[in-house]
Formats: sequence, structure tokens, C-alpha cells
Amino acid sequence: IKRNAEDVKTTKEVKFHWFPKKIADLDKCHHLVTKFDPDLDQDHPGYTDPAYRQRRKTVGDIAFRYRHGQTIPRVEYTEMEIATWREVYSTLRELYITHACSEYLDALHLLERHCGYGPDNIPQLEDVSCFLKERTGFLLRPVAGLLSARDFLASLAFRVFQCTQYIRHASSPMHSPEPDCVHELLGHVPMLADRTFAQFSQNLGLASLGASDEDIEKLSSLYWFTVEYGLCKQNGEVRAYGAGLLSSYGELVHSLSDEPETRSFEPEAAARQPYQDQTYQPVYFISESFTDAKEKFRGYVAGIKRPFSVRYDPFTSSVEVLDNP
Ligand code: HBI
Ligand code: FE
Repeated sequence: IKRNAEDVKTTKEVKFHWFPKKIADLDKCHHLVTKFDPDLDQDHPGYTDPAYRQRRKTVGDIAFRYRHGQTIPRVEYTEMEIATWREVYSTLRELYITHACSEYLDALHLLERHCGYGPDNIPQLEDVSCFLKERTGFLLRPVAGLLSARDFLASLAFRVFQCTQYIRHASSPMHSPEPDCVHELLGHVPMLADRTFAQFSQNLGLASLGASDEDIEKLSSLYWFTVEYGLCKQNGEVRAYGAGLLSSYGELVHSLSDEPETRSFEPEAAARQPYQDQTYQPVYFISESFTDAKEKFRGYVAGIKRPFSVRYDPFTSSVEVLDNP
């Protein structure tokens, strides 16, 4: 179709945020949020421990140097770091039997058999990444701290999970203000081995590409009340699937007690619900199943306005951008 100059001039230029189009573009999605960083956050248990801060930096440097496609370098964890892991692992492991959803427990058994999960070993990201690749196509890549919501969600669009590699401070094994490898490996990784959950995560990521700041905020909130703090129904019981719950003894117990308010999962409500990153959540959302959550989310995404649509091409690990008619 030939357009004349008049057409071109009157065509309204629509601006939107840059976003990664191919998986290697994730090398550019590395914007960190420093609010819980031990160098700056006075409440971080490592704030007054220069040796800890140095160690966290050394491990973080792996992430700064990392490029897509490389093998993730192994970290030789110290006895003290392994002792921290052991304490969390053995405490949480027992609670999972009664509190975690079946998808989580199934994956954890496999990780214990094939990936070095256990009380005496901190699993290596490279091994876990290979395991997930075979299960759901998810890959891990190392990240040096809390990533911006936009970059974090964008990587999910490519089935890449940005994963911290350092461990929390030894003085506080049951809690960390920032994500650490305990949170990622015990909270997120087992769920990423489930096909339906993996698809749900990727859909959240795809919906975020090029989205307005306002929509990123809503998707973050949705992510928060599902991927981080979600509950689901299973055989007449309520179980946890959110990573923030599955990596926190206190909140896991609290979420399934009769103290907090619970609501049935509705994406619109979860997207507008204010969230807490310093204390326990005031409210939790319960999904009927992951398939149900995925279907409801599909309806929500259809309501997000973008001047284009995206389609993921698994053969090239890239997104095609389609102009809306
Ligand atoms: N960064 N490293 C890391 N790990 C997370 O789990 C994480 C993140 N950045 C943002 C985020 N999670 C979410 O809370 C949403 O804001 C997307
Ligand atoms: Fe998380």
C-alpha cells in the first residue's frame, strides 16, 4: 500500500518503553533497586559486617560479568554459609509436608534426587538451570540483587529467572530483607519446574513487555499476590505456592493460620491490592488451581492497553511484535 506524505504526517507516533526482543537482550536488563542492599539499608543484618558485604559483592560480581549463554560459574560456599542454609533447610523442610502444594513437593523430591538439594549443600545455579531447562524450559541467570520490576518481569517473558547467588547473613537465617539464594532456590525454583506455573509466569512476563509504568505496577502487585504470596486449594485444603511464603517459616505458618484475611483470587483485585515488603501480608489470595489462575489472568491481560501485541517464538527464543490492526 502506498502512503502519501499526508498519511505519514498524520500518523500518530506512539511511544513505549524499550523492551528485550531476544533472549540475549536480557544482558541489558540488569537495573538493580538498592533499597534493601546491605551497603545502604541500615536495617540489613549485614550492614555492620564489612566481611559479609565484601563476600556479597564478590558473589555479585559473577552476575555483573555474566552474559547470556555462558555457564554459570560455581560458588564455593563457606562452612558458615552452608550452616545458614542448613538451618533454614531443615526447619522449612518439615513444614513443607503440611503447608506446601503438591506441585512444590513433587519438584522438591526431584531436586533432592538430581540437583544436590539437601541440608548440607547449597545447590549450584548451573545445575538447577539445567534441571529446569529439561522440565519446563526455564533457565536461571545470576543477578547481583533486587532487580527493577520491569527488568525482572521482562526476563520471565523468555522463561528466564534472574536468580541471586549470595546467601543471607548468618545472624538471621530465617529472614532476609532482600532476595537471596535461599529465597530463590527454596521459594521459586521448585514451582518453576511445574508446566502450568511456568506458563503462567511467562504470560506475566509477556504482558509486561513495553507496558506503561502504571501497568508494570499492577503486574508487580499481581506477581506479588501469586508468585510470591499465593495460596491454592488442594483436596479440600489450602496450601502455599508463593515463594515468599515457602522461604519464610514465620509467614508460611501465619498464612495458613486463621489470622490473616483470605480472598478468592481475582486478578483485578490482586493488581490493585497494596502490598507489604517489610512485614507479613494483610491479605492472601487463594487460587482454585494454577490452570484456573492462568485462565483468569488471560482475561485480565486482554484488558491491558498496548499499541502492539507480542508473540513468543520458542524456536528462536525471541518475541515477535505485531502491530494491532
Ligand atoms: N529481583 N532478584 C530479584 N528477585 C526477585 O524475586 C524479584 C526481583 N525484582 C522484582 C521482583 N522480584 C518482584 O517483586 C516484582 O516487583 C516483579
Ligand atoms: Fe521472589
